[in-house]
Amino acid sequence: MIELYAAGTSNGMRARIALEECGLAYRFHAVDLAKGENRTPQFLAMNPFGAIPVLKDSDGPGGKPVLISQSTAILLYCAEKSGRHLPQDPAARPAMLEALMRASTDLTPMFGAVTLASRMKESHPATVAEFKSRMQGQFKTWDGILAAQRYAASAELTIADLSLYAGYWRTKGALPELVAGNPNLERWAGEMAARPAIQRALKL
Ligand SMILES: N[C@@H](CCC(=O)N[C@@H](CS)C(=O)NCC(=O)O)C(=O)O
Repeated sequence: MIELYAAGTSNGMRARIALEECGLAYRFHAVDLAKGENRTPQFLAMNPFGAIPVLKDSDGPGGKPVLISQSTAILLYCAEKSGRHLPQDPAARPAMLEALMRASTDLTPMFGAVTLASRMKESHPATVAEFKSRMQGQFKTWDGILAAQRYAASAELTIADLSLYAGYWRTKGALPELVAGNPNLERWAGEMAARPAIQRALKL
């Protein structure tokens, strides 16, 4: 059985989207970050960094248990376990990995920087404005990419799309002005949002 410990953030949703899209059965444990549930001894025993998401699989490779954190590592784990959403052609892998990392490691940390700087006691308007403008630039570039191809890495839907959608969904919910004005991104997002697995994942 798979257990997922997560919250409704982009990192948490990236893991949940992964499980739903890969058709893997799991039990969801909501972690309340505001209450510090990610800092309890039990949670830190699963991830000493005190961050969600964390996935526990009692039936990992070779029947051995797996404990894994990092949303993109979880995404790859689910894709490999299920055999879904990874390009079959090895020649398509570099583009998929590039798009995956760009979606996971560029957008989401910037969203984190914006929310953190906005919540700090001292105000940091220039920092917030800089990260917002960088995020806007990222979405604009994705819009150009999605004008030329249907999905994030190619004509095929891959885990790069699942990662990008988690970041897009979270940004659109909190800072819609950063994703606005990008018709190709909107076309792609509409297609992603219509997927039943994505709809299940986002229903908390
Ligand atoms: N790179 C990690 C980031 C994980 C992360 O920062 N999780 C946040 C929520 S989105 C968290 O648990 N923060 C709690 C804290 O830092 O106290 C991933 O992709 O999973």
